[in-house]
Amino acid sequence: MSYKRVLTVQDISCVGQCSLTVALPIISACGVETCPLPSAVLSTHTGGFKGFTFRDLTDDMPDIMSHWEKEGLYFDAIYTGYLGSTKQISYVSDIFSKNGKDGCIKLVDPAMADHGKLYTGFDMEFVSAMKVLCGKADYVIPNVTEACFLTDTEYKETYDRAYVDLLLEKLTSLGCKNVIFTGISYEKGKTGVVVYKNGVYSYYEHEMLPNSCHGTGDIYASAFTGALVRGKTAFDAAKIAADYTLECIRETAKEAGHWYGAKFETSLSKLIADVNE
Ligand code: PXL
Repeated sequence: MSYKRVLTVQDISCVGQCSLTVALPIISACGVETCPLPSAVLSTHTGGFKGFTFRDLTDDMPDIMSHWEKEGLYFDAIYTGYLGSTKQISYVSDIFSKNGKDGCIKLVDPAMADHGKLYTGFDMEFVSAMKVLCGKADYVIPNVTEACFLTDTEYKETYDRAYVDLLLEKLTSLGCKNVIFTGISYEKGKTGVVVYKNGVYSYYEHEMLPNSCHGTGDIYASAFTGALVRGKTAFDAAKIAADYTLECIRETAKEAGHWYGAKFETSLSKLIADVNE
């Protein structure tokens, strides 16, 4: 197996089981060297805690990038998640063009919205900049809400295949090559992920669990990135990530009251086994 190095750009929420605190262990568990570039440091995530601290690290980015260039440090893949500011998005664009090896895989999880709403702190200026970044990605990994913001489409909770096809067409017209479209549910009790690769649609459907957890988008995108970089096809990586995320949600449901994140740690052995199969 060839040893790969991934850069992941997203925040550290000290408490909250999201972003870098899940991306580092999950991608590492896939057998891939994982380098973090923190976009911001928060005491907790923004989804339900009150009075969180937020240290924006945008201004540190140019020096970090140029140091890597001086040292000849380049990445096999670059995966971005929650970004701390609109200005930061243009630095991340520069990282895509300067800090990747030849053939570097660029993945963008436009982590900015869910359940029809933008996360606290984001505005339409941020959304516009995110559209440009998505246009530069090999893979974008949105949920339905994020896809709607990125394509100026009305958000629907129930929809059909025509609605999904329209979103896929609009997303790829931003310029991104492939879409891993998460949380797509056509039937009560079921959900799944659409893999739209070079214009070809495929779908992995699975059970919809009654409980949902904060941070599962980050768990999913991290596992997808790790499995893809380890050489799985996009469909197999999407399936591995979905099965693992489901397991994390099941684990979390065992303890009522664990509201702020998903217990991803106890199922890492399943992910490791699936990636090495
Ligand atoms: O899980 C996405 C995420 C990441 N980072 C921060 C967040 C959120 C979602 O609320 O607040 C800081």
